[in-house]
Amino acid sequence: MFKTVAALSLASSALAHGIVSYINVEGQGFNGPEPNQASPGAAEWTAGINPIKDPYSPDMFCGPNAYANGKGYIGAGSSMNIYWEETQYSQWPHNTGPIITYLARCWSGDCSTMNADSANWFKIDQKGFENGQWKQASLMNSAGYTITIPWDLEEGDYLMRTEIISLHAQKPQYYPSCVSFHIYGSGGSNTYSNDAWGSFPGTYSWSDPGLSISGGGIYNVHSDEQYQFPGPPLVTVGQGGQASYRSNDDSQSTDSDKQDDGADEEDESSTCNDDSNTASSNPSCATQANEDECESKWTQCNKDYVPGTDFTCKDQWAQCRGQSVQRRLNSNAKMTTKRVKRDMHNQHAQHARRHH
Ligand SMILES: [Cu+2]
Repeated sequence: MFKTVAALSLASSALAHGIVSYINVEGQGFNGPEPNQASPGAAEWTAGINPIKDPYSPDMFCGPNAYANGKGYIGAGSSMNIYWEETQYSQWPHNTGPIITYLARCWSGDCSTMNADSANWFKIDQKGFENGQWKQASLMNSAGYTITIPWDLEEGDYLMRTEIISLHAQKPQYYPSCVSFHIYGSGGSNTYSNDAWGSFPGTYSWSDPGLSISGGGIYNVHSDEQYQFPGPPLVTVGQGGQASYRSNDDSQSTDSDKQDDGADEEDESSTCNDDSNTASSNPSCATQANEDECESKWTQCNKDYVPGTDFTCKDQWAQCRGQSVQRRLNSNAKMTTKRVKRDMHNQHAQHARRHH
């Protein structure tokens, strides 16, 4: 018994840091490979667990000694939970700094041939604080990091680069991890503005404000407003593929519309759940019913899925999900106005930070 405990604690001090251990995409699970171990068929790339401490290192592409395995199939608009672990015996060990996720299109149709030179990244998510603490700190208790894949992506093969940046030490520690996905899209074109794109290595530098404060000024940062995320601005979902400046609190605007104005939306859905007010008697409930049907089809499809088989049901799902999100955006002009106002406000705030 004591021997086992000693062996485990020895192992954990030798194997510091960590990797993405598991990804759940609305019921479909993707296991990460063991560190440095090939795992044919796994969507996640193999890499080592040690941090990169030089932003110009070639390892910034997809992690230390990274290489592709297989790929996964998901729909645009999917919600994704990403889990990090130090080893299979111990949890993620660091608690300070952001988590950021990028996508790059694999033009050859085969992400396994991608490299630092060919990958042109755009940012789809950045998480700083949640409930008053760094989101990264919650990973220490086995919590997942949740993102939403933009619903308006161009269909095709993508490399996803999700990255923890730990800022507890004097030098930033970068933990990038890549996953190959075919993403069933709903007709977008990914035509983002010039400043939306980045490369790894290349995009981060020692002097970036959100990185140079590692181990010092970072401890004076207690909210997303006080933190300047490194890298390009987030792309805006559902606005013709244009990137704009947005702060983190609006990073899931399309899918969190219900949360933006809880009172209004709750009233609407509770009306639809009422038996006396069915889809046939209330057109706005029909929208809700279609979305529910779409969600249940997706869930069933995941249950039935056999790796290596055709994925036509997900193709259908991605399309109807995209349509339902579009419907939601179109049907609530008030919310759209509110969102645009907030984007403009955030844009000004971000510009002010950049120029001072
Ligand atoms: Cu570490």
